[in-house]
Amino acid sequence: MESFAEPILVTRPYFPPLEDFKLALEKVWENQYLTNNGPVLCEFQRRLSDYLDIGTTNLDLFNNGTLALEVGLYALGLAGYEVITTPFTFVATAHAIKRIGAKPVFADVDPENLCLDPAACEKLITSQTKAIVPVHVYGHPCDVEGFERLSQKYGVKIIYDAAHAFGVKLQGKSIAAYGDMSMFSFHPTKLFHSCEGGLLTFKDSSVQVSVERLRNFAILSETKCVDVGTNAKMNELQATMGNLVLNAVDRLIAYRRSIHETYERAFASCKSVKMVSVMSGNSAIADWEILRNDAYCPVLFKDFETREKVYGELKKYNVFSRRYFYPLLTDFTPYIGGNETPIARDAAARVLTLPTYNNLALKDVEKIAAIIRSIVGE
Ligand code: T4K
Repeated sequence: MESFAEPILVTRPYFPPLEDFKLALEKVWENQYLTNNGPVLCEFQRRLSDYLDIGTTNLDLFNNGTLALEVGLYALGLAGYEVITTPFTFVATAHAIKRIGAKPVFADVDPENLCLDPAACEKLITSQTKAIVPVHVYGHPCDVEGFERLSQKYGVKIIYDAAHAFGVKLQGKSIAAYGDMSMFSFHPTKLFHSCEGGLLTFKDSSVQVSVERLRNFAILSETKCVDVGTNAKMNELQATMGNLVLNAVDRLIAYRRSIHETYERAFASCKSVKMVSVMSGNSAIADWEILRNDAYCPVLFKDFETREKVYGELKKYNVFSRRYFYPLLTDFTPYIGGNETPIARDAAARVLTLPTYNNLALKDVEKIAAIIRSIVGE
């Protein structure tokens, strides 16, 4: 098979029409406001509240997802406590926990959709555990009922890292409606983006006061600063991009569905390539209605050697897949010595995320799948 003339990356950001962006910028120039709660940010926040169907006092925008999570965890008073999370995620999840002075404790994942397993978490709850940070990894929904049960039984807060899950719905409700808090990343590698950006949503609207304060240095006035805040504000140019991408997001999600289905068809008869399930049959929400976002296309190979071979060989065809998420966080310097998590370790050794983005042609998806089939010999 011929290699691709142009590199095929694991993802490419969606760019709205340049004319639309230029037109939207005129508004910013008119307003003479670039950051600090400008009018475009306020409009973006209102539109997100409509899109996600949550109150305007139950969400806040940030300059990136990592700081959104960090500020959210700090605002909930988790510093000094244990916070259970998954090792099968991007480093930002654990960094946010550690940077506020809490201790990340790693629990294993569900073998089907690779999200944190509530039963594994329950075994690790101690008197020092104040919260759990499950990740809707790849946009796959965690067992939100299982975590709700832990929250009721042990009084722990549930903060979802929903970095990948924008647009996902469960039982007709945005995934932001579950848990005490959720963080969405608007990084350009995400299906929905604002150049860089992050969104925090929370059940209790009284959290908004502290979150808004913390993202603006915790200053209350020219002469008053009440906590160790930070600078985590989204600016007007980010919000401008976000507004334009929001216009297109449903279409972007629908197209990713067709990419996913194309891979599914191509691998249907291939025993050594398994697409990771979006919903786990082991979870308490296994029969819930889901609107998926197909943010990523993760597949599992039969062993580490095959995954490494495919990952390397694809590059020769100009295809740059990624091993999200390998290695496990517990193999990174700041987290070495964390609990062993055999299911997550096995997945990290065998997983590969395949290219998916809005201008990836379906015939190219078919070709990528055919190359993979030729490498694994099926
Ligand atoms: N929690 C989770 C579970 C996350 O996955 C993330 C971020 C966070 C929290 C934190 O959210 P943020 O603070 O980022 O909002 C990327 C992203 O930088 C990171 O945002 C993301 N997760 C992570 C999974 O992936 P890299 O190092 O793999 O990105 P990079 O630069 O290699 O880009 C990936 C591909 O996309 C490349 O082939 C190039 C292409 N690309 C990238 C950018 C930025 C483009 O074509 N254009 C672009 O503008 O980390």
